[in-house]
Amino acid sequence: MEYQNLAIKNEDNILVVTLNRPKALNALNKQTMDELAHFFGEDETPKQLAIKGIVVTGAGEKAFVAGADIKEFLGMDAEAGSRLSRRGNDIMFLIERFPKPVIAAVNGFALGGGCELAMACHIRIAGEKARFGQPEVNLGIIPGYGGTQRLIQHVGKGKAMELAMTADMIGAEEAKALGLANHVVPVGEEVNKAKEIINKIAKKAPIAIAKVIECTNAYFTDCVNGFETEINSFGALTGSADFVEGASAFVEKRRAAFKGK
Ligand code: DAK
Repeated sequence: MEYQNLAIKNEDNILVVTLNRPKALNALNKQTMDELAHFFGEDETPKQLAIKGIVVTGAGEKAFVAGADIKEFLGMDAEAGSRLSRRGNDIMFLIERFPKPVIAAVNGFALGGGCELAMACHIRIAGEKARFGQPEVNLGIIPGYGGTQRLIQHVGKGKAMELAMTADMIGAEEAKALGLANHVVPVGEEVNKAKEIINKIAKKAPIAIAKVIECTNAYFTDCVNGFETEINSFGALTGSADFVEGASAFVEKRRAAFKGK
């Protein structure tokens, strides 16, 4: 697939995915959602062993993503609305379950679908001017890409209710205090900080990282027992070549050379 709205750069084996519609504050239109679905689902490049992780960011200085594209919603009926919401949810799950670290570098407005996209990523870096919010009630709707559920996971029920009902925007420091942003960095440093974290993770065993993501997500997945997921994952890792390598390297006082096997 040829991407029109995603600009993808390989920077030292970290894929930096830039949502690239700055004139519309990078709003998520259908084309962009299709491209995200392809990138995190069918595209083989991000899955290559050499790729250390993915940074998602927005083009321009103003916005990460200012929401789903409001102009595309006009004239939509209930059936089309639920179909789109289901598709959006599926795409957010693709991101959340991606087996390598996915970090949102939030460089400005992360509103509505933009906040939902950031929340589906594994980690969020906020620039000092980042603004988070779920303003859907201003439009007569609610978050439709998993926002009502993930906001609770990040900030707790009371604050999630308040944010989604008031449509208030919060700044980077408040987002960090609430647990929505992992770090706050100076403007322009968002992607660098994300890359620094991915480079740190890249020194660890890749299958173990994938299992951390799977087990953490299991906690939030209905009908999946997280403890069982952990037990099974632990067993699988104990039998892996990388565990033999990691443990041997410790005993031999050398750095482990993991192979993702
Ligand atoms: N969609 C489309 N265009 C957008 C946009 C958006 N979400 N946000 C901004 N733009 C466009 C503006 O229309 C404007 O375009 P032109 O008029 O120049 O053509 C351009 O970006 C620059 O925006 P502003 O001129 O408004 O810039 P300001 O600095 O004055 O204001 C702002 C920045 C971020 C405060 C403001 O643009 C704003 O309030 N934007 C809308 C924020 C928002 O309400 N976002 C949407 C949340 S709702 C669903 C699935 C999911 C969802 C809903 C339904 N179903 C499946 C049915 C989720 C919905 C949302 O995300």
